[in-house]
Amino acid sequence: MKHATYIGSWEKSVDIPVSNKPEFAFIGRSNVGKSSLINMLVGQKELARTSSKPGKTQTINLFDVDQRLHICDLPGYGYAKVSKKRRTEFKNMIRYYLTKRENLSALFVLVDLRIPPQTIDLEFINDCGIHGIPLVLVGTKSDKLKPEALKENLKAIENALYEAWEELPPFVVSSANSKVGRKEILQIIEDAIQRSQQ
Ligand SMILES: Nc1nc2c(ncn2[C@@H]2O[C@H](COP(=O)(O)OP(=O)(O)OP(=O)(O)O)[C@@H](O)[C@H]2O)c(=O)[nH]1
Ligand SMILES: [Mg+2]
Repeated sequence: MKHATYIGSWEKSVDIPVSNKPEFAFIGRSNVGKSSLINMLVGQKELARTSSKPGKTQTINLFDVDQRLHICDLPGYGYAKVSKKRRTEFKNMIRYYLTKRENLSALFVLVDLRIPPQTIDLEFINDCGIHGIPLVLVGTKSDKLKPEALKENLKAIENALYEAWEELPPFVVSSANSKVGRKEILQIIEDAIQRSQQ
């Protein structure tokens, strides 16, 4: 990834311009580190807006990378501080995007490695599985954990997923701070582009 530019932000999925470039979307609970991960991947600190307060990203934001692929920064789910109505709107916006976006090549679902598996994450991941959305799981903020704790938490996430999955989707351990996982994620993106061109 050499050069990324902002394309635009939309409140309604139906308004996003149709494109045939392979698109890679990032989702997960508010504050899990979606926007930070995107910036780490493209190597541009302030491409996607980040914040220490949850609920920063509230629209669907698209970025172009090298005129070859798109990256999509989605709003976080499970943010408690928005109204029920707004939350339902978010949910519908995300569902529409995930089920109708024809050039969606993969959805990266981010989970916070510092905490035990969260019901909302598991439900979301399982739901994506049911709908056949091509998933990649990314554990975030690994820099905050000692190796033992990291191992334990990874095991817990894996075990929770095995309750619904026979074979788990790929899982990448990452850190936006230390760039752990960058190579792996970029490789997954490259492989998906190659596959889509076959
Ligand atoms: N230590 C550490 N902190 C991180 C990492 N990634 C993100 N953060 C911090 O977590 C907070 C949230 O990051 P964002 O990237 O804005 O999270 P988001 O998932 O885009 O959040 P919303 O847009 O609100 O849904 C910020 O304070 C980041 O600095 C990481 O890998 N390690
Ligand atoms: Mg964000």
